[in-house]
Amino acid sequence: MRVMVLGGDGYLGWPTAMALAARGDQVLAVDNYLRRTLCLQTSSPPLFPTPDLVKRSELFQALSGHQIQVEIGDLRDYRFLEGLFQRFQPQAVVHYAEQPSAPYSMMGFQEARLTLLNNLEVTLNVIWAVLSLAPDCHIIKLGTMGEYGTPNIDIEEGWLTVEHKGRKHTFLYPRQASSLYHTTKIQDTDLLWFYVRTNGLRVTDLMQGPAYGLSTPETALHPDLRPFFNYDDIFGTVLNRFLVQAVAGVPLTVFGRGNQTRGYLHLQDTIQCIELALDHPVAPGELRILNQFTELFTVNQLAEKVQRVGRSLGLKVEIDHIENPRVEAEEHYYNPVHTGLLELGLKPHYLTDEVLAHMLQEVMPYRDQIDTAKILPRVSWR
Ligand code: USQ
Repeated sequence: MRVMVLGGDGYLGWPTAMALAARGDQVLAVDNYLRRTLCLQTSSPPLFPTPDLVKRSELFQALSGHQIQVEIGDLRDYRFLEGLFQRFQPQAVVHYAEQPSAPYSMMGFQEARLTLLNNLEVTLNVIWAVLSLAPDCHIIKLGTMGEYGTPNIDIEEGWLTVEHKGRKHTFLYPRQASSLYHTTKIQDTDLLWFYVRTNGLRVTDLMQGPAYGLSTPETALHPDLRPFFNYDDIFGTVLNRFLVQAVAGVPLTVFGRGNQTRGYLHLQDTIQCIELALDHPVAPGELRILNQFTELFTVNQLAEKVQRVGRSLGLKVEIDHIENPRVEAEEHYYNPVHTGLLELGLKPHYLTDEVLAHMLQEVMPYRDQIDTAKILPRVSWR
């Protein structure tokens, strides 16, 4: 299949591009290095240096024989995207090309504006490129579980049937996010749903929880093929941060009471979900929403696991409850349905002690390079 991976330089995009190329898809990875630029601007270094997309695709081809075409450019520029569609004629587009950090989106007006404009403009451009140049193309869009927030009722897989005054109708499940970043994902879903209803687009919108992990089968070929891995307070996700904190010997930063529950998944399962979505395309005029995670944990449970496994490896791991910089529920009901991807064939990689120990061992060689000044939160929601 000819697949465009938008945001192909990112934590999820690069391993996805490699996995698809390795299974025989024709892959075009596109990126404008926004994540790298914002990491430089906010002084948020990755754990290890990551060669640029062109160098990584050359290395991957030399080691595996699989080609990943690369285009560097800004998808907010519609003419650029149009040219890519005309030349590559994609059958599917995997859309990761967004500013992905909740804390970044809450830093101030400029950061909020960049997040909103970038995320919505790229989504609108992708929709229009598909409608105009490849109407049969399947859009696979990375959304987030954070779109739903933490309502006091079960979270369904995308939709909710409401009975009101004796009549029934099915709507998008109510969404209320707790950051501007997550709010842009809600707006993406609304845009996609509008064009699905009106113009018959084919869309899979994946509501993903926080991902963790440093490696996939393809990264085993060479350390320079690992994804761009953040552990700082702005771009690092919670479990990846805890791994690095444990290795650095700084207390794990549990925000507030730590009973915030989320659905987590390994990087390898993100890729599996993308492959399943690609292999089971939806019909024209269908918006399929899948809740993409494998296990629920509270932040406290994650911290306790990292502490226990870290100690078994001889690390000195303490847990700190620090003031929560975010506005979010610290105790809440959380029961999201997540059967759609399992029904498509997802085989989860669970967070076992062995998996945790392996990830800690992968971080250990970089202990001396960890910048511990980048651990405590620099951004407050208030
Ligand atoms: N948290 C801590 N301590 C930390 C960092 C985070 O207690 O040091 C807590 C947060 O307060 C939150 C939970 O851990 O309750 C998850 O935070 P996170 O930073 O791992 O995840 P989040 O900001 O929600 O965003 C990440 C990705 C985003 C994706 C989202 C999925 O950056 O791109 O959409 O996970 S979800 O969380 O389900 O919305």
